[in-house]
Amino acid sequence: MTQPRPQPSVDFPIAIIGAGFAGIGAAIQLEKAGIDSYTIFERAGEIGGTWRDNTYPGAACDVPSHVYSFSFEPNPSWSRTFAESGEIQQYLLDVVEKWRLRERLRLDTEIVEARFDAAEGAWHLTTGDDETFTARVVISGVGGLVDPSWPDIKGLHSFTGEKMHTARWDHDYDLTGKRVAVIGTGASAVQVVPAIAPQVEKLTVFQRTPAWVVPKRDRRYGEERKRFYARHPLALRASRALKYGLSELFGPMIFLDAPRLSAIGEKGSLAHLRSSVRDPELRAKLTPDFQLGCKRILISDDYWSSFERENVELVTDPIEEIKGQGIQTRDGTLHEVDAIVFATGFTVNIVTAPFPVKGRGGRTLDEAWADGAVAYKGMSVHGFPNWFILMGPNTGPGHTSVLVFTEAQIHHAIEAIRKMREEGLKSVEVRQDVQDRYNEGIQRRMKHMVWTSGCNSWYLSEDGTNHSLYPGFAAEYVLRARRFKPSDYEITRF
Ligand code: N01
Repeated sequence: MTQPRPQPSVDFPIAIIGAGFAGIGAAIQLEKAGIDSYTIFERAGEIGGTWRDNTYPGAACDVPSHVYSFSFEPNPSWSRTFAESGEIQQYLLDVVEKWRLRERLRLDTEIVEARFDAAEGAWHLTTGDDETFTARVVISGVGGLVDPSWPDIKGLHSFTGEKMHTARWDHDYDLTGKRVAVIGTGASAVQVVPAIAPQVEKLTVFQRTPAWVVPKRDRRYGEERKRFYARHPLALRASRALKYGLSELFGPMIFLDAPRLSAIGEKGSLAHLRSSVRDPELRAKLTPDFQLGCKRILISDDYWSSFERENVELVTDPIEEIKGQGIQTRDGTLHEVDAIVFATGFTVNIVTAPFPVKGRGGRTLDEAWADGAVAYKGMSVHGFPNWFILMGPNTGPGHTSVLVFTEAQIHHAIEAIRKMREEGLKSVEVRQDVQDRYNEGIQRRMKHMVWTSGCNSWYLSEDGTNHSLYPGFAAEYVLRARRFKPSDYEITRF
């Protein structure tokens, strides 16, 4: 008996996983394309991703807000050059209301497994409550830096005081007048340290690796300026273009392994250090010994100068263990504290599947990525048809707004969806040879990038390969990635 041939679903269900910047941007663009057969699945109780979770004092964007917002949803009302976390979250809440995305949103719904059915040309998604959904296309916007990384320090759980991670701030705990330790000196630490230093009795910052810091030059935008941008959208666009253009112009200094170029930035950073810290011994402790750009460059006007305060101490002796009352360093000193703030970053999700993703033939994404995460243009993986990743492998920038990349990926996915709908295609799957060629090119270029010049960072996998960042200009990535080229894909019809 012949089996009935599966028919394309009439309404072409699409699943967006994650309601952070990426997922929300995808939803808006689907709306704009007149496609409303999508559902956004979000494991948390509210939208916002990074900006819902990172509410620690001082949390803010380190890319100018005019660029760190959707080009298709410009905001004339940013209160300052680098908006704070709450304002960015409000921007996302506002665009969700404007586009009535709540109607398509399933909050508190964690996808725990995805399985591709080749006969149907569809993905079956299972939630934590054991519900199942079928989607012809999945757009995965789960984010790369989401789950807090707690360091593997002896005695971590024996501490009797307050422990909190920057990415899960406990607003019920009042730091006023407390002795507080901060572990870590990355992008989160440089924001939280100056924000809490005036509030606490004593702040002890545990530094393993000093970082390059450049001035932020953050400014408030006056009401007049905001009104001007609201009345003149072209001026707002020009401001965005200028800020984006400048970030690209300085890009090579940040991403190329070109010591002479790096030296220009290093000179500027050292001048900032000299003007922030008077004590030469302290300055020496804060001076990085790796090439600028190798780890993320931090931007702050007041991080280094915080160490000039009487109540702030920098500890560079390695942490030996955490005890009931505090942190003991290798020299035997016990630094007694009431609270420890872990500014220790995230477990990097770019390089592993966020949950079991079973592609064609039941092969999992983690199996496909056993030798490192690779995807065509960071979006499509051979063996995983109809699955598009936003902010996937090798699509992070070290020098400009990640949203420039994300918007190109959304455009690519929507072009694919349009083609599938219009032509009734069953599946589109990137060709293995196309994916391989692309990634060989990425890793060839990687040899000329500063990220492997001799430092440790979350950019690198355990074997030292960079599967996180894009080795080049954002504009170039956009030109390569924006269009969906059917010839790059194996196409299956019903
Ligand atoms: O995390 P990190 P982050 N003992 O991994 C230290 C984005 N972001 O949250 O350098 C002692 O950079 C570790 O030391 P070392 C941005 O992309 C954006 O700060 O490994 N120390 C390091 O100093 C950024 O790159 C914004 O030697 C330990 C720190 O903890 C990314 O998120 C704001 C340790 C971790 O630094 C991550 O930044 C914030 C240990 N056992 C973050 N383990 C924006 O403004 C770790 N450390 C948009």
